[in-house]
Amino acid sequence: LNMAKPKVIFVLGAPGAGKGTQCQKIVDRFGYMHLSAGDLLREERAKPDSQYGELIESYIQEGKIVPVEITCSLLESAMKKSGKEKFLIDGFPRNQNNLEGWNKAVAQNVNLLFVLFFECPREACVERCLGRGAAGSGRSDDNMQSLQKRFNTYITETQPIIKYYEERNLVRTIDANTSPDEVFEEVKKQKRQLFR
Ligand code: UP5
Ligand code: MG
Repeated sequence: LNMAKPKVIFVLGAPGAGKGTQCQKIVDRFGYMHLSAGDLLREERAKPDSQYGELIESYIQEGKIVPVEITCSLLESAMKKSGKEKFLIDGFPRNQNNLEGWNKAVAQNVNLLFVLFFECPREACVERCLGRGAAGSGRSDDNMQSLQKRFNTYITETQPIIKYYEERNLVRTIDANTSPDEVFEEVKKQKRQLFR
């Protein structure tokens, strides 16, 4: 019965740790479908008829976590629409509200394999995000002011979620403070059997 459920890997780590970059590599190599909660929120924000556009934009600029009902329904509909059965859920769950909403609405319908945690020092992460902003990412949160807020939220709200999964032996930690290719080598080493 468990076999019929879609497989999910959560991908967590500080802002700029390289979650999106590594997810793309995992997709290319192992055929997972990548669902970035942040990307889905930015897409929703961009829809002219979205009732949540302004709310999402203010949360993102403030580095705050959007209420789980919005994020979870975007994730669920993307999963359904894709028809796929292996998902990387990138940047979620990020706080207690996310965790409770997911556990209530979705957890029983999927098979959570593990949490891939990209560990990277703050200075490196900030440099990467500022670099991306300077290169024209267009992200309204790639600036020093938003980054400070994103990091505060990461430390106070997301790290306890990582701890929650650590206590359940579900966290696989990767050193993300090397080049993208080196990080990916570590990803492959750690979880070879699960990426088949
Ligand atoms: N880069 C990547 N890897 C590198 C490496 N090894 N060496 C050198 N450079 C590297 O990478 C960031 C930048 O670094 C890129 O320029 C890349 O080339 C380079 P990326 O792969 O994009 O890192 P990632 O960890 O994905 O960084 P991101 O900025 O996406 O992280 P966040 O977690 O902050 O952003 P996200 O999009 O997930 O969330 C944004 C906001 O949305 C949140 O702050 C929040 O307000 C909201 N949100 C919610 O409310 N709820 C959610 O569930 C999710 C998001
Ligand atoms: Mg990302």
